Amino acid sequence: MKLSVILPTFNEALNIEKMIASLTEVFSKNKINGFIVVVDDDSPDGTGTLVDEIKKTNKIVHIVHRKKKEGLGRAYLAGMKYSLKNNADLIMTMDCDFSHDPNLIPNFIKKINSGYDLVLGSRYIEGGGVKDWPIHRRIISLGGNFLPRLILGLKTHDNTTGYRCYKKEVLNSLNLDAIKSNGYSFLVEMSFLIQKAGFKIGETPIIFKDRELGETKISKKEILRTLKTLIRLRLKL
Ligand SMILES: Nc1nc2c(ncn2[C@@H]2O[C@H](COP(=O)(O)OP(=O)(O)OP(=O)(O)O)[C@@H](O)[C@H]2O)c(=O)[nH]1
Ligand SMILES: [Mg+2]
Repeated sequence: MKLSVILPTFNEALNIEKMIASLTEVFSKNKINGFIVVVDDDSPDGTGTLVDEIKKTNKIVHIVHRKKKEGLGRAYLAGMKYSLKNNADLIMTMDCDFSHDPNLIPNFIKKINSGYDLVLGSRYIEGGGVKDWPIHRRIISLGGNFLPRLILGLKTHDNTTGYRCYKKEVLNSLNLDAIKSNGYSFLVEMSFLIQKAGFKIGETPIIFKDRELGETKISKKEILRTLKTLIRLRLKL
């Protein structure tokens, strides 16, 4: 079993080295046969160049350089295609700012091995949660998760989580190029398409911790975009 971990990055120079070191340690401690795919959108802070350097001495590190910032969804897609081409059996995605704890990776693998096709790292099941979030962010996130359940009939509880593990069969079965949405709505669309295709989706609890280093990049437009995606997917049902 070969695992790939996709790390989309835009201006993560303050986090990337530590993140790669953490993942490398988690892999070796848990005897995981895997590789890391950084997908960098030509970060002005030089994240991509840093990874090119790290890659020279750490052979599990791969990078996909993209010419410009095209959003999280496009970055995930590029990382997924790269992972499939490089024979990954399980494809994970996670943020590069330590909001997602790399030490939880074995929990995702265990859950997949108990019979799931996609495992979501969930803040909204027992044992999950968020740390240090202001009330407005809690409300936006809760709304962003309640609405997809209501409008699209999603059964899972956290469909905007970027901490996920997909079996390759799931990604191979989707027409990745046809996925239109970007950002958080990309994540909702993936959950929707995968549930609709009849795959089994499980959840494992995570505690989401706010980033300590680097700047936030997710725009306010995101909320509106997610609502538009929900309506589009609902009408296409
Ligand atoms: N390649 C690529 N990566 C991105 C882009 N936007 C965000 N990212 C990365 O995607 C991950 C999640 O983005 P974040 O900025 O942490 O989003 P967030 O967690 O909602 O917000 P903050 O943590 O408050 O910044 C991080 O690793 C980012 O560096 C993008 O347009 N392209
Ligand atoms: Mg973040």
